[in-house]
Amino acid sequence: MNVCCVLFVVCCPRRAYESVMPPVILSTWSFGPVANEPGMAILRAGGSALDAVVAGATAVENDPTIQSVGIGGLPDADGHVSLDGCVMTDPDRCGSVACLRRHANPCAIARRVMEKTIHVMLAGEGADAFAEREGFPRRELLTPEAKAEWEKWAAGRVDRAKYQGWVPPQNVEETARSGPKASHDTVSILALDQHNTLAGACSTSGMAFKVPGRIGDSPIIGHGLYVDQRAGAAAATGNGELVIGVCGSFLAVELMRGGATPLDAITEVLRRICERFTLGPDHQVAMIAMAAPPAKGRQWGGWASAAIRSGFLHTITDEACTRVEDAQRVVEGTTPRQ
Ligand code: SD4
Repeated sequence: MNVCCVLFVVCCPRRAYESVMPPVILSTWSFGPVANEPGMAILRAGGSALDAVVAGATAVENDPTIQSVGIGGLPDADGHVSLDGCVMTDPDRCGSVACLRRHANPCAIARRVMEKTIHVMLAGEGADAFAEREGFPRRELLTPEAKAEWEKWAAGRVDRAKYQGWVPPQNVEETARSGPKASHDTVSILALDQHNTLAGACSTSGMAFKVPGRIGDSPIIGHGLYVDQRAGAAAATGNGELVIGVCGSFLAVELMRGGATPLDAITEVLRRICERFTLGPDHQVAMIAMAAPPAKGRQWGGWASAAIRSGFLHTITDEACTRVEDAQRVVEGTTPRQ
């Protein structure tokens, strides 16, 4: 190596030399800044994408004003809150918990499942017991505000007949709600760190007033979240039953593996849902995705967000700033795939 090359290697930022991307973090909904800001602080300091997404999910889970994730989540039909979540960085590195009732941080606990057990998914009482053994504190998940909402629902002051006894998730039109934290949905977070590694986390209290024991897409690897460093990452929010029916996040990542852009991949998944389900007016699914990390000879393919219906917002934080924006594409009303 001649003197010029040595100087270039020593003086040039690692990014320019190795084509490392500036970090980026993308979350669902307008409560995304609650997740993205602690996540980006970790990424800017050179921390891992996994640390960033878990910190982001934990911040949302601990915010009692967010009525769809963690403490403050709306309860099941029996008045008890149950929480689901998962984390993933690759097919052989994922963890998940479902139906936690005594612990507030499913993503951090899911990470512990991934790191400390030979399993991927723990559910119900076993998941709470594992969290306790791992030193996670017991928390009261039901806030007075969420309890009041449940009491209204339980007293039948909503049109339950219309929904065959169950009120659907209140997730369609966030824009109609009264403030940035009055949104109702899962937080899904994807990040790319300075080491060119992707990670994802997904956390929810699930469908409001759901049948106790019901598990949605969010904690199921391949449905609410899927990450493969060789192909990309995708995550979902909305009616979990619709996402499960098409293996939504796995399908999106496989489409990226086959060459689709992140936006085309999630659009195709959402179109598949529209084709294969009879959708009611309250049905909504939205997805976010990131392309596989850049590699030698391959530039980064970026990120995307899309929804079946309008009203979905994502939050993106990159080198420039944090922005809460409308989905890049709304599938409803577009020409069906031939
Ligand atoms: C679920 N996808 O449990 C989650 C939660 C959600 O609107 O996004 N609800 O189905």
